[in-house]
Amino acid sequence: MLEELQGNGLLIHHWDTDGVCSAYLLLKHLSNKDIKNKTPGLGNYFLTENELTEYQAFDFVIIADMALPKENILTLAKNAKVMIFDHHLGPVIKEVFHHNPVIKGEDPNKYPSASWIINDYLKNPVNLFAILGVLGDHEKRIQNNSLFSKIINDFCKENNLTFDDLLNMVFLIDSNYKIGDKVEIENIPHLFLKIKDHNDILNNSKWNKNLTLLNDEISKQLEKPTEEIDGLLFKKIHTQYSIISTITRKIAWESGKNTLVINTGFFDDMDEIYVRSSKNLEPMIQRGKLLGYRCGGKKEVLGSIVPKEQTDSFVQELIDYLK
Ligand SMILES: [Mn+2]
Repeated sequence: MLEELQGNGLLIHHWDTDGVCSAYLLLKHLSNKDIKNKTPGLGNYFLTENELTEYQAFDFVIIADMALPKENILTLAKNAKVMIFDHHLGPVIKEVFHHNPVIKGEDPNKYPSASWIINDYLKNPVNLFAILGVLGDHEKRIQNNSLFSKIINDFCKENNLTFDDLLNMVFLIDSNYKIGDKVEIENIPHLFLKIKDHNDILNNSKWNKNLTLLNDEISKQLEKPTEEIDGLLFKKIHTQYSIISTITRKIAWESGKNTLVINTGFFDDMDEIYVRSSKNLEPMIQRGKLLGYRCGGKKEVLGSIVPKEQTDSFVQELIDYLK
């Protein structure tokens, strides 16, 4: 299928480690084709009117590690051949090639990242980038996945790496979206095509500087008080950086409790709401979408962007659901 693609191509990918590793794997495999890569506006899990107009000039569009709205996909599919490689929840889009084993009923534990799904589809051997995508989406939690903890341990042994080395690479790569550097994110897959080995990731001076700045900001936000409501941990932050998922993870994983974080500082007219829970969040993701919010996630994660005047009511619904 991929090999048959012709003309000018566009690759749209998520801005995180899984997204840029997925993009790299596809670009490397398709290096004989003319493909431009783009990530959506950071924080947008959809394409704007301007992006849609610009992107209709391509003959084929590949989407990696993103569940873009069906309307966006169908608009792109009017003029282009569209192929999606993903592992997020959402409807199967039958009008295009949609490779997402997770929504077709496969065990998500066997398909923990888009990078893994793509690497598997391309019949590549296990490699650093397939693994970094998995680590990016799951971090230390992947060690509870018996299949993948073995795959990762074996890879580490063969390559003289530690789990923490891999995790550091993830933090360095993800520093770019957290800081808001879209240009750098779109350059990463090309940089990966050029690097000698993992040391070029670990020693990237720009990304290391990003990390210092972000760690200072995360510490500052974590110091703010956390409330507990019916066993749910609740925190309000105000930051321009995209660190709500990191902060939610830190609080949830360190406490073992369901956690809800609100960031009032990323958008002017919207708040970010992020939840991690041991209770299946899929019904609340559907609920958020029904209310017209940008809302997405997985079983254990919900991320949404809500008009400021509706934050309190949606948060109350989440609290009631998680009780
Ligand atoms: Mn992913």
